[in-house]
Amino acid sequence: MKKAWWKEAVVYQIYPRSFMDSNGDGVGDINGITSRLEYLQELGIDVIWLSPVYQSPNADNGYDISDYQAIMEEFGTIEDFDRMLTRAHELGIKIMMDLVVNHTSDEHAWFVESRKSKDNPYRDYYIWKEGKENGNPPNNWGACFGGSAWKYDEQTRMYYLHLFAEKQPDLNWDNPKVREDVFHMMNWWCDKGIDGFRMDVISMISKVPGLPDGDMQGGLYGNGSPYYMNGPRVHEYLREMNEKVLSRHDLITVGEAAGVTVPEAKLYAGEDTRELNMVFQFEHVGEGAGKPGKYGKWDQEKMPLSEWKAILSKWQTELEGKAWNSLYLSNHDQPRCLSKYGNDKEEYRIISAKMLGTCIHMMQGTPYVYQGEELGMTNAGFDQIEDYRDIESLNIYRELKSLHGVPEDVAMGYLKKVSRDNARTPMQWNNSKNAGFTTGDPWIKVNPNYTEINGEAQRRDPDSVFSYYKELIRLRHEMAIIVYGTYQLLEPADEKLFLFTRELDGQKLLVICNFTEEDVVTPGSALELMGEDSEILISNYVHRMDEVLRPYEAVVYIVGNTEY
Ligand code: TEU
Ligand code: CA
Repeated sequence: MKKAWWKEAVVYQIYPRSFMDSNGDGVGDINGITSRLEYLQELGIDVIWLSPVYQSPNADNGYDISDYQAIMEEFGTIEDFDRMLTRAHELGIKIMMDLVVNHTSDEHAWFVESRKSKDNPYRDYYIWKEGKENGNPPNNWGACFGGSAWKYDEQTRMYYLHLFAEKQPDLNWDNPKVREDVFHMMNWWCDKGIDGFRMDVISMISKVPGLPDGDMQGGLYGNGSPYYMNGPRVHEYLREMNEKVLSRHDLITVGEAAGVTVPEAKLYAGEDTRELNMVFQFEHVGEGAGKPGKYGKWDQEKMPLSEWKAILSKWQTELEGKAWNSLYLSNHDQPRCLSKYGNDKEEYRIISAKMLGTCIHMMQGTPYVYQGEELGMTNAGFDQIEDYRDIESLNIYRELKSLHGVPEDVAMGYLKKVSRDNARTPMQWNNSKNAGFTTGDPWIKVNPNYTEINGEAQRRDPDSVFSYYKELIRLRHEMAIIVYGTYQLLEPADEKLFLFTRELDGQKLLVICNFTEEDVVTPGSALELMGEDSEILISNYVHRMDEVLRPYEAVVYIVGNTEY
């Protein structure tokens, strides 16, 4: 396995709108981030992944960009950005930008031009098609945020493609001018000194020519994903990007790759394929796994632990030596991981947050911590539609009720559990009003549990989730085995415990995580490895008890007689 700094790094994701507000308008901003960089230095992370801060009309909170080289007014100025970058670098923290180039905003100058006329020089920057003879859209694809993936435009009487919201028209990557402009913009940011890119839905940039109809789903729209996920030219485009941008700077790169399979990942993130460093795969967070619900992710059942372990283990072992993994349980699109995979009840909150952290941080790959995860923040679970802000949640709520006749309380139940807004409530800094996030009215409600769960209290407390994450990150920085060691799953069929080992140069670690609120007998395979001379590297309970694992217990052993 080749060594690289980005393999040894820990990344922290900031969702700027919800991180820290510096001027009391209720919206997080760049100066707010700058004011909290010391907090991140204390946590010990190496890289910030900054969700979009570019100019945007905010149809999708910045994932709809109207100018790639300007900063959103609400977030500050380019001077504020430069100051943040300089300060971060002084503190030894790198900054990875979000790159959203599958689509732009419909307010981007390219699209404003493109929609003007069929012979506008920017026409082919986007994907325009005539409707069908009966006036229907060019094909039956549904958009990710509901409705058809096509929007009729009066001006030229043609449809444009939008895989997400109407205000997010898809760029036409088959047009070499689009690629040239995107690469130029990326180099501009690199020359500014940024340290990498997280590439939004990069697996969707190449569409199958002809844009064929997809199989019908639920009677309304066809599933277009076989024709736009991991499309025919995606690897060609990424290699071109690598040659013209990425290889010219020292960067960390990760592609968000919904629908990615192991063989595809070996291309996107292969050791020698000259594309990206790593991808975010989605199988373990539910996509394409578990029992698919009637309404996709909204009513999907939780998958059995054995299945979840099989997915994560497959990615661990099959990429070994060939490509590099990213490790994550949460981000701004997922409900809070503590609520989804752990237990957010008072009694088990802290212990299960530490268990989940142990599980993911002891695997091979680059770990990503989503803001507030290091505090054990939980789903807000708002029960009034007025409290939701996310376009996806608002659209689906409407559709579920009006199109599918789902009762109000059931639809609300889905949102409470699954909505992306669960992850987007303000960062909980302290126990003062609005959790110290803003002195004004926050753009989205603060989770009322900030009086219990907040950064200030946890920084002082050696037994907090924050202190535990600090320790996990410190250990990774000190021990090559945590970064590079090979992975092996034990007890694959066990539905309560997640057990695995890591091995490097004669050293061996044993990782044990109890995913239940029950006492569980330690299996023989683990007891054997624990033996007499094993030492505990880290654990979430104070006292050792070999034979029984307590609720949500996590412990990592340095297996006896192996070197440390
Ligand atoms: O997400 C794309 C994506 O595949 C999902 O995580 C998506 O949000 C989810 O499946 C919806 O059910 C990226 C961004 O992370 C997300 O915030 C944006 O809304 C989206 O692209 C469009 O830019
Ligand atoms: Ca602000």
